[in-house]
Amino acid sequence: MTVSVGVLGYRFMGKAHANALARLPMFFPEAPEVERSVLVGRDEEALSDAADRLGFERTATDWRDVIDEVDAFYNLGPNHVHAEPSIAALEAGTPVLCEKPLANDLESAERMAEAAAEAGDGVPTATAFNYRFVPAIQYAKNLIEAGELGEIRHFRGRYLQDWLVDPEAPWSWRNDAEMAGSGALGDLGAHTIDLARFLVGDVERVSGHCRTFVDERPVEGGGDEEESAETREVTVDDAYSAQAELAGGVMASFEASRFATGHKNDHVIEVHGSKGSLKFSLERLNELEVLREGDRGYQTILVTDEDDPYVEHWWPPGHVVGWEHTFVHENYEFLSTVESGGEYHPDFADGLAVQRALAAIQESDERGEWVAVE
Ligand code: SOE
Repeated sequence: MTVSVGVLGYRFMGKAHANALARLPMFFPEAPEVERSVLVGRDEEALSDAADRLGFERTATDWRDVIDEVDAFYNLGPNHVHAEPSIAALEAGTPVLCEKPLANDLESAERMAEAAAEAGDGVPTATAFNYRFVPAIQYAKNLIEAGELGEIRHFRGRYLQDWLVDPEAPWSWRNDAEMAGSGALGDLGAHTIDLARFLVGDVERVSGHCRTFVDERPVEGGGDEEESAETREVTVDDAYSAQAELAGGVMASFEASRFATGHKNDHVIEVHGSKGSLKFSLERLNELEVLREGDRGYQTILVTDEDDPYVEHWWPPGHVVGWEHTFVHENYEFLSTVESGGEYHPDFADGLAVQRALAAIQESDERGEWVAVE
């Protein structure tokens, strides 16, 4: 079967997924054949440039014309555009991969998960939590499942960036509550919470704290004179932190910021169990630090051996992989499910579970008390 893919969005994530689709036949010959069929966007000129660059056969300016013509629909638009096209695609029986967080609010995420459930098992969905597909993260999951760390007691995750430290950094949809839903919380925290669920277990209750440091930003192209420059309000958090309890009484702490000076894409996960511990850092994604029972210090494992997850598809041991490979692995798993059936995770139900935790952290911040994640 040749799987034709329609992609909404052609900027950062459009490029990451188009690159993944192009790599599949070279490195994953057992993957279904894929056609980069149609790229969807509103600005015709920019869209046609992007389609040429990213290898799409044609373009469309309305997603409605595409959703039932393709075998898989990728929704890579801003968060407020996730619900309507994804639900319509599912109603047309088309599998959907949607970027994270699943939606800009809980109610939309619920509708999306409901549409996925109604579409049934033959119509897989994906929430694009690509960090599940880092070989070292899969290695960590295997260690935990094999009981190598014993009973898990702690999960700690922080995701630090610094692209908003400058108060003059321009306003974008990511600063708007209507469009994004939340700031560092949904954009970065969603990844951490997904990894907590993947590696350890569901989030059961949270105590959250959200903070906006700069509440107005200049609009790009909004005036030359400093005094008359147009600005827009920032209505999302710049940073959040939360304490949480995971299934089985695991203690967790989560944190993310766009104001962590000097940190570019610094996502760190730590897990402690009764017998051992592990640490992972995205900026050193080929490595996993593991402390096993009886060890006095962590051992750094280079997760590039042939029998490590996904590695046989790439290079010999020590020939490291990068951030973009996580998208190749994710696309491989999702499109294989589209072709052959079966279960894919993280699906829309996983995306909804993360969205519930995000909403509970916001609610807890507003109420000043612990909130249960329903
Ligand atoms: C934002 O800064 C961002 O690009 C996120 O949107 C991605 O999900 C994350 O992987 C990297 O940072």
